[in-house]
Amino acid sequence: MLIVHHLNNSRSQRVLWLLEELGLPYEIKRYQRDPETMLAPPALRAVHPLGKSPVLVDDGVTVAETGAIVEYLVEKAGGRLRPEAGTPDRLRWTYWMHFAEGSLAPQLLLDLVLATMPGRAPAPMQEAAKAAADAARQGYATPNLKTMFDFIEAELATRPWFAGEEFSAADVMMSFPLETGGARAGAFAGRRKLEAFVERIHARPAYRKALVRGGPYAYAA
Ligand SMILES: N[C@@H](CCC(=O)N[C@@H](CS)C(=O)NCC(=O)O)C(=O)O
Repeated sequence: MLIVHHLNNSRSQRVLWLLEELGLPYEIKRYQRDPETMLAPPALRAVHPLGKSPVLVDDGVTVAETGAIVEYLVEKAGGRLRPEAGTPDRLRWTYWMHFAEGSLAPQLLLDLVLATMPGRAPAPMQEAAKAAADAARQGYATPNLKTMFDFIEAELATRPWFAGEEFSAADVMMSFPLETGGARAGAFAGRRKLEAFVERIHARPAYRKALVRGGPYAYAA
């Protein structure tokens, strides 16, 4: 049996969704974030040394890192939701599979840290901390995010899904950074294709089923 080590309100929701799309049976082991720090509980370190979610365990095999889990599951399902090797769709699939966690998610995390960091500074330093964080946001995270969101908008103007004409696992990978980007980094402002993509994935029956199994997920409508 596949076991997903699932943290509430997190990118592991994507793994549940993919499992529903592939029709693979699975169990969920749940973990709750610390409400103050938002960090995962120490119990996750017993599953994988990094203590992050998601982690997949399949019959004694432990797989961490969302992209690796997604590739593992696609392979297990006989290559479904992955375009044929050697095609332009496959090259785009590989690109977006990596872009999601390699390029877009780190900028969103940086932006989130800069936005929330000043509030954690001692009271007399909060104003200075905010000025420094705002400067870093405006000089780095915000322009990087704008360039990436504009790029995505232009790409989605040429085809309905990230790899091509067909829905694929690359769309699952791109869901989380676009949901969080829409919720807290202005990704939807003036970017109708990007917003429509998120609306389209939210309407998929497998997505909705995974939400019921996963529990509350703040980034979905
Ligand atoms: N690139 C990794 C990121 C893993 C990650 O940072 N997961 C977050 C969930 S959104 C987490 O576990 N956060 C809690 C913590 O850092 O303690 C992946 O995609 O699996």
